[in-house]
Amino acid sequence: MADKKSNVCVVKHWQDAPKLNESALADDLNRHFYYTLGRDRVGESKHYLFQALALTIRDRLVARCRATNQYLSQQKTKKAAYLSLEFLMGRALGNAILNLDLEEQVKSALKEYGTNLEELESAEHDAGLGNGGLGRLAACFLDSCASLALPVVGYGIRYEYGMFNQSIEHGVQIEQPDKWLREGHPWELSAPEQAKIVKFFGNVETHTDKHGRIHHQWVNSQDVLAVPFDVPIPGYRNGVVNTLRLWKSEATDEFNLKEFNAGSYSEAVAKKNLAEQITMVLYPNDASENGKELRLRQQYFLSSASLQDILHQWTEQHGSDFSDFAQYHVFQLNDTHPSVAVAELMRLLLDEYEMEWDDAWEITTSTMAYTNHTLLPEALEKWSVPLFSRLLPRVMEIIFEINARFLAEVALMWPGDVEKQRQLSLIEEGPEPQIRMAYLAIVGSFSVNGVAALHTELLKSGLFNTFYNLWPNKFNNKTNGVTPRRWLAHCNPDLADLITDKIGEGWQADFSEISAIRRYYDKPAFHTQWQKVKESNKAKLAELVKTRCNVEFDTSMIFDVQVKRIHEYKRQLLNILHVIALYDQVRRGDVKDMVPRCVLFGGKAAPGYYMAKLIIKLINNVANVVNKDNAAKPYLRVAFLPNYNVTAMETICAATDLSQQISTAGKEASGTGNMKFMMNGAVTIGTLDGANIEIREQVGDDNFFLFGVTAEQACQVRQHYDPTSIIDEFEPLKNAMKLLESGHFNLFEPNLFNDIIASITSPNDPWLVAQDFESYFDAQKRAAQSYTNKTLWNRMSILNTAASGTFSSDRTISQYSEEIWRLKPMQ
Ligand code: HBZ
Repeated sequence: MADKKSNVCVVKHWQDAPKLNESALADDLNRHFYYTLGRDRVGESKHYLFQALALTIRDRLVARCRATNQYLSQQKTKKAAYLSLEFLMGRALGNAILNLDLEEQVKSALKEYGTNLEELESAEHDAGLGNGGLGRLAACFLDSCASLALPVVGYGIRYEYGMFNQSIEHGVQIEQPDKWLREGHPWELSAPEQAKIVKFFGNVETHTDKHGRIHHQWVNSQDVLAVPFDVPIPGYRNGVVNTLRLWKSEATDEFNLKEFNAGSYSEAVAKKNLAEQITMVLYPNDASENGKELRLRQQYFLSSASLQDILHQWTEQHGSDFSDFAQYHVFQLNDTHPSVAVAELMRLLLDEYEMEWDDAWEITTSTMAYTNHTLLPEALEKWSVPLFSRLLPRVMEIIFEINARFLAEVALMWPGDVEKQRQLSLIEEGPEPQIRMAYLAIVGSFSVNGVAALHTELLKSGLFNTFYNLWPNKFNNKTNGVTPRRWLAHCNPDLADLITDKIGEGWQADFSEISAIRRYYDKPAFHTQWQKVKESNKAKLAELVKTRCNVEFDTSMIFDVQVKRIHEYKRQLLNILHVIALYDQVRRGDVKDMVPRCVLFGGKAAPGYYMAKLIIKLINNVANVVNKDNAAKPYLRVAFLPNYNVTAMETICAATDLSQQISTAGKEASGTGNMKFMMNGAVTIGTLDGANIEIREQVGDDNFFLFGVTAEQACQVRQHYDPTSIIDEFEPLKNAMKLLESGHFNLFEPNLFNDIIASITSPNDPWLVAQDFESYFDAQKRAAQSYTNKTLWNRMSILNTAASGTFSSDRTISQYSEEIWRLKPMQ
């Protein structure tokens, strides 16, 4: 185990590398600036200095990374591979400096250049290789694995364009491509000599050898090269540096030989483009599947390249003897996106390593583990059988075979029950048959987990109930967590210093120690310090809101924040409807109990998601009207922060008073933003959904503003839902709806919000906005009242931070490691 207390390097050998001391850091910075980048000190953009510093830090990472890899290749130890189509890393510089404990050295080296770390950090582009929670979870997990000294490699895609940049024009979301690599990516090291070939298209030929064994050969394929780029992942002050291996697609060397010789230059180059398309862009949909062929290509490309990489390393050491393989390897599938890996591992073992079916299946089902992240049926991946057969003919055959054998098992379990077979089949029948990828993941894995207690229970009782009845022991819960290094120590340094001052610095490596801050929850002097930190963080956020939105946020007002992807189930609509209700009160002069508040929204809508984009437009229009109205100024300010991303969240979560986690119960698998806010002392207003339930359990119901129906009640309400009478019976909602319907927020755009009004008033509104409004309105009132009592609020705030220990991703990863992966820490 990493020796947390004394910060002893557990992988000691990195120290054998050439010594890199304090003066060496300043020297290296100069060397990289002048020679590696060829820059002159005068008048250069700060981006070059950022790059020089990043390269200087990378040198230190490389030494430790090599030592970690050496350790792994020498020790016979089990390793996990985390397969994910998304890693939402954000910026790396500040985090690396924190984890390597280089802050003081960097500060003194930068003095010479007349700049500071904060300024250089702002020159780094976010690595936005993910949509939202799922991608950011993968990034937090990598930090925790390295910090716990666990041998885990992340495998992902090196998208040329990450999550799109969002700007807001006339209240409308505009998407711009995110060319994050334009100025280079100083952290990565490519390893072209370890490239792998991934096949597409073609057909399968079979022949029987003289022993009667049938061999399958995937022929006439179009091959694409997968080139690895390694990003170092530093553990927290323990000498470990793990690897995130990102694959880039390139044309194979032979791709154009024939055409070149025949003089068909253009055709040859066109083919090259086709190969390079695979890793060109991240799909920006965070919930619904679009069934596009390119997306399937990405999924297979990642799965095949990563599995080939691991099998290749194995055979280097063990030849073709796979008997021990499952003792030393485990693959964690981050959602269904990489679930084709189940069939691909079978293909590689059967066709490339000539294994028998039963042996290959034994290895597959004892190495694959699947995490589910959603209960929304529209997010469950399906691929059309004809499309799949054309693109991956041999993999399709293997899926049919897996299905045939699985259905035979089902028939044994439920003899004569054809309906059961139809229900559970990996192939959904219909005019165009579809492969149910989640089912493939369940059948092929030894572990299936949800990401919060309620989510796992709903998987077992609902979505995957029949599978649960078949294999109850496969199912388990791993409640999500976030890394306290980035999400407290790095993003809120003043609060971190205050905490360290009181309870020592152990909490950064062992976050369960954060509970010790509880001792101070009633100490007036500590309240003063706590509040001072919050106010200075609020001033920084106010500055950001002023520059990006031209809206004045007043730090004495409650900062009420909802930032996350825009989705109907997350109910930004409920929030803006509440803002409208408050505004309506102001207009009526009904302000006697009103507590001044600044409401902040942020988040991206999938480019093809009409309702989400309309909600963004409504928020912006309401903000415009409210902020222009002088009568509202003392009570209400509203802003939509464009281009919400990891870096923006670092400023936002440190400055928030009230964290809005208001999804319809039963819809949000877990949520992780809720945890970041809690760590930084925000109080939650939320429903009994996802991890909110566990957050409330930890902090106690007095320190959480609960509202809304439960998941169970939501199901019942939907049977006889009558929003019109609900609206009629609650004055503030009735008035808010009237104001919205009157066109007050779309004076020059008649009928613009008709679809929103229709959705709120529809008896088929699955998100139950009207249903939960009254109880939300009351909870908001309670929150605002509590905020006026500074002592009470500070107490609640401190208790939230103190109770957040369990929401560290270190806790989550320890559970993955002990209960699923069965890894031993490196030492
Ligand atoms: O995963 C989120 C869940 O909505 C959230 O509740 C949970 O906390 C988090 C981590 O477990 N899911 C996503 O973020 N999903 C995606 O981003 C996504 C991306 C591509 C897709 C489908 C979903 O094709």
